[in-house]
Amino acid sequence: MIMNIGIIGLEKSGKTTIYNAITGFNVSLDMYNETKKEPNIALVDVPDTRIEILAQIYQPQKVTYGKIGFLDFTGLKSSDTGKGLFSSASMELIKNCDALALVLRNFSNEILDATISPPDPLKDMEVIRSELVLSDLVIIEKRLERIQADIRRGKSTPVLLKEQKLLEKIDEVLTADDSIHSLGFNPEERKMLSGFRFLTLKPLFIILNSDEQSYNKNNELIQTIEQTSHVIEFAGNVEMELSLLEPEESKEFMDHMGIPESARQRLITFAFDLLGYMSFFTVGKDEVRAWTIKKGDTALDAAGVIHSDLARGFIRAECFSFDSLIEYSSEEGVRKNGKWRLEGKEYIVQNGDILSIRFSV
Ligand SMILES: Nc1nc2c(ncn2[C@@H]2O[C@H](COP(=O)(O)OP(=O)(O)O)[C@@H](O)[C@H]2O)c(=O)[nH]1
Ligand SMILES: [Mg+2]
Repeated sequence: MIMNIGIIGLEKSGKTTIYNAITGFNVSLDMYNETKKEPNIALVDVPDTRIEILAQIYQPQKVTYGKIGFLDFTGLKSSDTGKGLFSSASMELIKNCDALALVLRNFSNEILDATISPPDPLKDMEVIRSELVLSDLVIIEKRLERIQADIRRGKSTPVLLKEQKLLEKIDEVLTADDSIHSLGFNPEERKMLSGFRFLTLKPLFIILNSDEQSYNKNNELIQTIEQTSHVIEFAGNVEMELSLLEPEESKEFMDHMGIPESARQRLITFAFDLLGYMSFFTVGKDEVRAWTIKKGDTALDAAGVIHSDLARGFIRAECFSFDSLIEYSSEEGVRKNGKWRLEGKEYIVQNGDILSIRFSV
């Protein structure tokens, strides 16, 4: 199970530029003619210095970082907004993303300013937001019509009536342009809604794509965005160029620009915090590997991330933490100090746990 983050936004907001900066790829930006309909998709290593330390300790044949997926979509033309379309092919993929990163253009460009408009990130944010709301409203209204038809035909059930009530409530909130999150669904409701994959229910954060002159100086704008959303600022163009340089070379530029870490590092750290993702490890002579799970996931969930067989035949998880390994220098030290444990299915995995699943199938 790999988390996928969909990079969305209006055309020419810098999505592909940022995608390149994060992935280190060099996908053509194709300024004037964007005909490609499928998204660019990349699996990116999750930077984690703990993996390097584990590799030194275990000297494995193979080292595997955690992975996170990024999808770069063809942008929505401003002239197309309000019609409830992202293009239905893109929409299917966007719906499957675990989170959305919305890129806002905060740079001027002679051609873009003339052909589209001067940059207006707050307006663009509203435009895309409305687009997400509209997409959900279309789904809700279709479903409500079907429910009403079923009820008319005498097929009413308590569950159906509950669903109707819930969807009507969401419809009302979305139509009033309020956040769907304000409704605070209970587990039963969440289950009822999961099949719809509503876009407005997805975690969303803003990537403010600023030109290099204003980068780091947009405090007021960022504060305004922060009233409704989490936001991270990038100087897309520069960061894309930096991602193509050797680390030592890029360091100097980054210091000069006041960019603390690479775009990949910053975006992934930001997304992990925001989305509640974390890593656990498996270690051995053959492979040291990081895996991504969510805070609150159990040992059984973790086993399932490694392989469905491990979840099916789960017996126990052998477990110790990365920190105790460092503290006591070796697995033997960890055991001697009573920090090596056997955990059951329900154990809540902690960030940095080193797991070995006992199983039988
Ligand atoms: N000045 C400046 N130009 C940018 C920046 N990011 C992207 N661009 C330019 O804006 C144009 C559109 O970028 P692109 O990444 O293709 O946008 P997309 O349509 O959202 O994928 C390209 O010419 C980029 O070079 C930026 O941060 N600063
Ligand atoms: Mg693009």
